[in-house]
Amino acid sequence: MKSPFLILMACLLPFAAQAEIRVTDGYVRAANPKSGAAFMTIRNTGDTACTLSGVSTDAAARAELHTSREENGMMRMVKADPITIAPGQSHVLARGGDHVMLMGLHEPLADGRDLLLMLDLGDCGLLSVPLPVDNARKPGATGGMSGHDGHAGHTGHGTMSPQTQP
Ligand SMILES: [Cu+2]
Repeated sequence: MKSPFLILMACLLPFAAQAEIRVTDGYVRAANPKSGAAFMTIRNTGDTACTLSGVSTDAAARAELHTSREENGMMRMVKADPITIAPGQSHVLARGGDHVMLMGLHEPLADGRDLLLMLDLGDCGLLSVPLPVDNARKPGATGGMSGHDGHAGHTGHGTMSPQTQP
């Protein structure tokens, strides 16, 4: 016979490692009425590595992790591999780089709306993040959201031409 204590421990075990993910400076932007992209800074403040392995949303038929890379002088978007974020590290999803691609939007992304995105962080669990739609935002600009920690310089890639960005 199992004691209630053992059952309790078994239930708590998956959460024993402290997984803490903070998402800041996120926003969504339309590419056209049917597709768009989401950008954000994901910070791992826990003590175990977390791997962003998938994304989902009710707002679109499909959401995929994408990355932009240059091939033969052309910027192309390809599906990204899962992104592992070590403890204490951040990963930036930004224009011209890694991003969440939204395909088959059920309705066009209107400014001011919030879109709910579910991040699948593997062993670190699922994280639901509301992201504001901001179609006017320029690459590298800092949003009006609080909690930004001054890493705006990271987005200064410089080599991207605006029309090839997601
Ligand atoms: Cu994309």
